[in-house]
Amino acid sequence: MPYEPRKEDRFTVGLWCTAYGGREVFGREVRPPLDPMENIRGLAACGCYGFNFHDDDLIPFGASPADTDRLIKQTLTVMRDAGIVNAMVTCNMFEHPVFKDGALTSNDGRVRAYARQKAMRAIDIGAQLGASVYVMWGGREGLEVEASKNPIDAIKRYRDGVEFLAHYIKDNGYGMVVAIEPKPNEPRGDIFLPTAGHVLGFIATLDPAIRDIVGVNPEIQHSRMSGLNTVHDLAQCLEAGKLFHADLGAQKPARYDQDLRFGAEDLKETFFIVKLLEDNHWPGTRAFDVKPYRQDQADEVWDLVRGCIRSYLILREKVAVFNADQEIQQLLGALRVEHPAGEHLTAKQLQAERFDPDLLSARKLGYQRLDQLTFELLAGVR
Ligand code: GLT
Ligand code: MN
Ligand code: MN
Repeated sequence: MPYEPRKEDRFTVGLWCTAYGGREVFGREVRPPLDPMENIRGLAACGCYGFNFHDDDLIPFGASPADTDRLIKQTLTVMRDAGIVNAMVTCNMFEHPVFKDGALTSNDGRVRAYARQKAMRAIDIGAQLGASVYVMWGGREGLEVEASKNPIDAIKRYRDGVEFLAHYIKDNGYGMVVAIEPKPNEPRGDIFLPTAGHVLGFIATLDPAIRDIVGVNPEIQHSRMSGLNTVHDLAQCLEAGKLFHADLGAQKPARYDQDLRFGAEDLKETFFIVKLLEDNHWPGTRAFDVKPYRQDQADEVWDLVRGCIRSYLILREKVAVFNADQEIQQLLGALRVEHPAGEHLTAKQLQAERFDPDLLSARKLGYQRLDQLTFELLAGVR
């Protein structure tokens, strides 16, 4: 069967995605609750290699240590029987009212300490299930009232919190990496570390003892909320050796976080995202962070998962077609002109070089044709 996922394709989905019952600011749930074990089995049946989860997705908030142990054992059994792994763990530090004004960056030292404690517990649970990535999405780390927080203190607290948790992971020999997920706003009016670029800059300031295990988890939707070029966002993280996770989905720009199905918007940009990950043999999982429509019936959440996977595989095939297309490759090949003056001359040699700017600017680039061919390939007429 074409476009059928294999385990080595490493598709993963968050438990919160398929369990999303449709609750939002204007309306209540439209679907019945989905039991976490059914959820894991359902994802495995869709061909997922792994699942991602928040502590509270699997172990109800406030569960006793005994109940926690029992649920972990049950999960391991379900995973083994269904043939699915746990790829990523994250801590829900946004839902409970205790985090209403922030977690790691709260003005209240007791809340900051509680947030660290809850995060350590999530990391412990993830380690038992085999997670290799710990995602930190600071949804509540922000403000609406500018006077309420000193933004410099907030960044310092954020840094202390990230360093503390990264040390905890290292000290315990968990072999996990940390991936910080930026978002510009929602649920806060403004969120600290709003873009991948901010996170990369922040990572450079971290304690060198743990800096190697801290990277970025860019999400397509969050990047497009800021009107950024998602391909370039991912590429800069990749080039920095800091793309530790990537949340895939779709989004119309300048709107709330839509978490639409992968491929639902901007087909060309989505294609170049797949091309970037595939051409660079990026070793991470292909993680979907998407939401079913509020109009979906319970069984249609699996159509969402299967659809995202299938669309990715179709685009992956298109990448191969693009890379093998002679005319496209000829156009691309002609764009590159190598000349020792490019990078390899000394300052003295370069001063002595003669250039003809008029001649250089007269070169034909063929971009009309290049974009037309890309469009035709994606539109299926090539
Ligand atoms: C939440 C958020 C996502 C994050 C998840 C991890 S939860 O749904 O919108 O982007 O990846 O905490
Ligand atoms: Mn996400
Ligand atoms: Mn999102």
